[in-house]
Amino acid sequence: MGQPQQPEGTDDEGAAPTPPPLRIGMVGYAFMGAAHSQGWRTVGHVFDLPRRPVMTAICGRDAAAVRAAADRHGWETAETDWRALVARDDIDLVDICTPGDSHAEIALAALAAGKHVLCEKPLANTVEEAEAMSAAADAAYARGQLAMVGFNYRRVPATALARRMITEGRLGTLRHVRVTYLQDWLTDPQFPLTWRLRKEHAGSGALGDLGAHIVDLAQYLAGEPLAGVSALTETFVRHRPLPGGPSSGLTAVSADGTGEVTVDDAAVFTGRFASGALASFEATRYATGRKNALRLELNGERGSLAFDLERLNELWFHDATEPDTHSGFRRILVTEPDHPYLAAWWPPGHGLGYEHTFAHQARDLVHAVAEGRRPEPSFADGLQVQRVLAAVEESAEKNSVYTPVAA
Ligand code: SOE
Repeated sequence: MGQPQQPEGTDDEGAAPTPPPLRIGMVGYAFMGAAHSQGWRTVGHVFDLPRRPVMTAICGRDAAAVRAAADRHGWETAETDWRALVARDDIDLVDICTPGDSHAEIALAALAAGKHVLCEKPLANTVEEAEAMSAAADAAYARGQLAMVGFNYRRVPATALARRMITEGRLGTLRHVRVTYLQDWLTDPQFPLTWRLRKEHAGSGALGDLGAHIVDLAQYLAGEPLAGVSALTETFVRHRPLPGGPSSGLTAVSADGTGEVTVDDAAVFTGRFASGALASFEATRYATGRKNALRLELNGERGSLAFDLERLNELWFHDATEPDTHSGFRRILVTEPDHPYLAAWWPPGHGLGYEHTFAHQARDLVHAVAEGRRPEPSFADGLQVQRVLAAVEESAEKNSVYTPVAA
């Protein structure tokens, strides 16, 4: 006789039931792989979850490097072929953290294999790929599978609070959405030609990398899609040293020879919402001194909100319904238990950071899976962002002519 059988989902006598596992397989182990790993590793220790994330397997092409990444980040096993990972029957959800040129192929295969999918942004390198992914996600949803895009900045408590305040009407009719995403890691002309600077791998440059984030955030906060854009893009340094040895997108050493940069270094564009609100955007890797400055300001009839990712525990609010004598922007320290995500973390005033957005992303996806609810941002949302990026590129090619975003 063996041991008495434990009913599924329960622990020893008297203990709370253990939620069923959600077995994760991740593809990619560079910066985003590390960030998503941090999210999966942490989420179950902080939030009460209806499913228990298990870090089952991580995948990368270099056997020694992926084994080291598995050990460092806490994955149980390592694979060197993403097709083998997708085929495993002990994986429920595939998390894609690779460069954009493999998102579509892996996501389509994972959905076809019956997995849920989380895909890093931008969803794809082209509108056509994103359309195929969105259609596959719709078909998979009918079979009970979910697909989400990793626009993690929706999960900063301050931006989530901004969304809540906007839906509560604190800004009234929206007039302006002003968003910039400024970095400076590319200012050195000797920085090598990594995959992020090559169109065939990255799709576009600052536009797809940083612009995708701010387009998503602007539309999420405004609660509507952009109707059209007018854009300028520029590649300031057109040739760079080839990378030598191991390189990731943001770090590399040079080898002999140079190659052509085939993506934009910066994109500046304006946009119009159907409601009549105007938007402006700037995405650049050349803003000396700005490391990760995603800044936004929204002005509405009844008030304004402002946020800076480099001070991500703060949200600034101006209530224009107050008398001018004592109104003005005031700082909300977004660390209260009633603020989004924060009841599970630290006492008021003990702030969060960049990495927490990935735990929040994992939390929201686990809930969506357990409830069979379509997660946001969906692949359809990712496709819509891709259409905005395409309209920006088209407008820039035509000397900034106003270009409608395809519906
Ligand atoms: C590099 O520009 C990068 O890592 C982006 O790819 C991320 O999406 C952003 O969150 C931080 O900067």
